[in-house]
Order: sequence, then structure tokens, then C-alpha cells
Amino acid sequence: MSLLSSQQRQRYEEDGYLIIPNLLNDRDLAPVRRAIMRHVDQEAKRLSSEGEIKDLHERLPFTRRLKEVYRSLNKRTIGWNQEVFSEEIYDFGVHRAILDVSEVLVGPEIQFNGDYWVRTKLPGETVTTFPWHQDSGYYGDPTEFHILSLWIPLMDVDEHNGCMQVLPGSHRWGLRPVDSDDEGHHIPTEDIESRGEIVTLPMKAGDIFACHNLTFHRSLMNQSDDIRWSIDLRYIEIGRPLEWLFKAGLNGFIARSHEHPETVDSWVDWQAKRRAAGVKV
Ligand SMILES: O=C(O)CCC(=O)C(=O)O
Repeated sequence: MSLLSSQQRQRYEEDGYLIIPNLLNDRDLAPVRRAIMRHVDQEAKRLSSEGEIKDLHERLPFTRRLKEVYRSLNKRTIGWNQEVFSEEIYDFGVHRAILDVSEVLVGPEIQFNGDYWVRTKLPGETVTTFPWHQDSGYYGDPTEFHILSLWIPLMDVDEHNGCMQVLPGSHRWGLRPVDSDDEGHHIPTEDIESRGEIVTLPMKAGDIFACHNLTFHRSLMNQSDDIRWSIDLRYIEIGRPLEWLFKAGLNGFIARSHEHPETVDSWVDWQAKRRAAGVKV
């Protein structure tokens, strides 16, 4: 039986997004949190050995440690990709429930496109407060085809700690022109808010926000005291061109194929593909 009802699939097609409640549990999310904490620990140790910070803040929890490690530094990042490249992320990318959802929305032949990001959304930070955008607005030309983005919070999110907002149906507006702001965000050149109704998306850890690559969405500022962690994954049909990601060292892997199951990539295969793109793994 499919994980999504035909009504949910229809809603995704009509609105360009779908909230899938309660798809994952804490055990599913734990390995992603572990990969993140490992990198936070490496960052703290590196900064300490370079004399940039005095305290490793080792006792602080997932929701606080990076904030304290970065407190005195002017560190800014829109997210982590290679930093958390690991078997945990591979396993999460091929998580059965995630691939079952992707199969309903993308089709049975699925690539994980490598453009995944852990968002280190620190309190009050502007660089991780993403203004209205279509994911394709970041890609430029080569995205005439459907890319499914799955945005997965690692904690409960609401308006206070920086949840997502969406303009339903905006995936039917085509790819709108963009400009860059001072933070490197790609922002629309027109007033797109006046064209649609803003829907705010509070979510629980374990819920998934599925979003079409042309759907306008944004994330609110994190006004809480804790870090708002999330991960976003992207899936496309096998056979769609991915050279533009390969050039950026963000190549992915074949995640599921009913037609040619022998072509599905293992963790070792994915590492080899990243190496072939010139990335140190
Ligand atoms: O995580 C966020 O705050 C926003 C991420 C986002 O908009 C995206 O990945 O397209």
C-alpha cells in the first residue's frame, strides 16, 4: 500500500507542496543528528586548535553547542553539505519511507540529487533566513524538469523558531526572474506575495514538507534561543541531467530503480562518485 493517499498526491500536484505528518520517528532522525554533532565537534576542535575559541562547549546539547562555539566569531553559512557527507546521510537518503514518498511524487526510478543541506539556523541569523524563492531560481536554466525537495526539521518548528511559509499553487507561475541580495540569496525581482496567499507551516520533528522546485517558499527568522536544525533532500527521476551538480561537486546517486535494481548505488558507490567529481571524501 502506498504511503500517500491519492488525495495527498493530488494536493501536491495542485498546491506544489504537501505536509506529510509523522512520517519519521526519533530513531529515524537520530543518525542525522549524530552526523551533525560529529561535525560540530570537529568544528569546535579545529577552531580551538587554531586558537579561535577557548572552550569546546562539549557538554552543551544539540540545540545549543554550535551557537556557543560560533558566538564570538563572525561565522556565516547557508548550510552544510560536504561537511556532513557520511554513511548516516546516505542511509537517510535511502530511508524506505522517504523513498516510498519520493516514488509517489517523482516516479519509480529515483536519483538522490546530491544537493542536500543541513541548515544551521542560528538564533537571529539572517543568512539562514531564506527569502521567498523557487529552488530552481538557484539553479538557473537546466531545471525544466521536476525536482522534489523534502524539507525535514530535526525539532518542532513554528513561527517563533523559523518554520517555513509557502505560496500554494505558485509552481504554476513558471520560473520567475531573480536577483541576488547581500547575503547571496536569490530573490524574486517582482512582488510575488501580492500574487498569492501565504500559508505558514508549523511542523513537528518527523513531519516532512514536500515541495516542488518551482513552488515559492521561504523560512522565517529563528527568534528562539536554540538552533533550528533541519535537513533538505532532493530527488529527481533517473535520466535527468545532473552535470550542473557534478560540476559543483554535489553529485548524488541512484537511490531506487524497479527497472534496473542492479544500478542502485551503495554508500561506497556514492563515495566513488563524489571522488570522481574531485571532492575529498
Ligand atoms: O531551512 C531553511 O530555513 C530554508 C531552506 C530552503 O528554503 C530550501 O532548502 O530551499
